[in-house]
Amino acid sequence: RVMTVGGQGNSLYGGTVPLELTQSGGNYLMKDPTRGNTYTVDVRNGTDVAVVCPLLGIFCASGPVFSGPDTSFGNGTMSSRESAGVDAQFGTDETWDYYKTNFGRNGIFNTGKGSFNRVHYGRNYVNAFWDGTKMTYGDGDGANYGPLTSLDVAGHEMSHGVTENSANLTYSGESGGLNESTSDIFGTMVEFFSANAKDTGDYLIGEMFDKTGKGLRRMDNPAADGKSANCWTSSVGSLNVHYSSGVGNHFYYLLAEGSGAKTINGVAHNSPTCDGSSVAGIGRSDAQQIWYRALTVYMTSSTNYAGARTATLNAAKDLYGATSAQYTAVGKAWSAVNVK
Ligand code: ASN
Ligand code: ZN
Ligand code: CA
Repeated sequence: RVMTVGGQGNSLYGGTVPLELTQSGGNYLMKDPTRGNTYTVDVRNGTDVAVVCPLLGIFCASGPVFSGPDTSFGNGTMSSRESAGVDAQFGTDETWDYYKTNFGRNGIFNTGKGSFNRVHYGRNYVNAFWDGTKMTYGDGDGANYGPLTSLDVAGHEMSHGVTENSANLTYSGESGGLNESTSDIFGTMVEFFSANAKDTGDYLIGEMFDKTGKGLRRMDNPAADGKSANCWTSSVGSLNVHYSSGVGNHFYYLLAEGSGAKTINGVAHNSPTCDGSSVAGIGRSDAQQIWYRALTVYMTSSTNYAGARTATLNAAKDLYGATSAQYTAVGKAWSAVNVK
């Protein structure tokens, strides 16, 4: 007999967080029946560990689901292998709830079925990825980077799944930049949605696992990293997709928050425009609705930045009308990043 039980986890980045667990006999599994049975496994520093998962009674190709005799997981440090699992499970919980609450979407696949997480992947692996089925998280290098299980990364990786199951933006050229940008946008919106007291919302990507606190990218001024593009040019599509994403990230920041200096949850943000214009933000709530509708209704696998302008204008028109402040702001924010 399987039962849902409320438990808790002591995470690396979010403090103590609630978890929904599956009770099976005298054991509790990090597997959430309230969110499509999403679960988290320890891949034990391998890249694909084949072991029998006795608690599930199945052969489990990726490693054992975190489980234990009580409802508390992890101790908040790397001395417990469970702690990174707690972050990953919490990240999929928050991302699931974000999509459900804001867009009525039932999981990555919109079928109500969850996915799963693998943590402790490989050694010194400073990355995380979505592979069509699941999320995988490295532990970082231990020196400059910790495990990549922060909320913004969890939201980023799950959103690759959402994109794959909607617009399916091709992962190269300008469509690849838009694919990456979509993941940075929704990963960031998940961080704000979660309202976790320790991992508060900002437009930095990866600030929790980067020990400098700066993160890998920033959306207000993407070019601050020396690699990302702030402004569209005809050659932007030849950049790595994690840098051509800068144009979309910059657009989204301007649309939501506006140009100029702004402190958000204690973090200084300052967004320049490419044409010297000033842009007034419409707020995150409407901005995320516009991007989600553009992604799921108007964008296709070959959408480029010009197409994204049209897609978001169409979405804003559907949601708020062609004479709305939101519609006008979408046009202004794109023009401010040279997508005219
Ligand atoms: N962490 C990277 C990403 O999600 C992995 C990749 O290069 N696809 O973008
Ligand atoms: Zn990505
Ligand atoms: Ca962040």
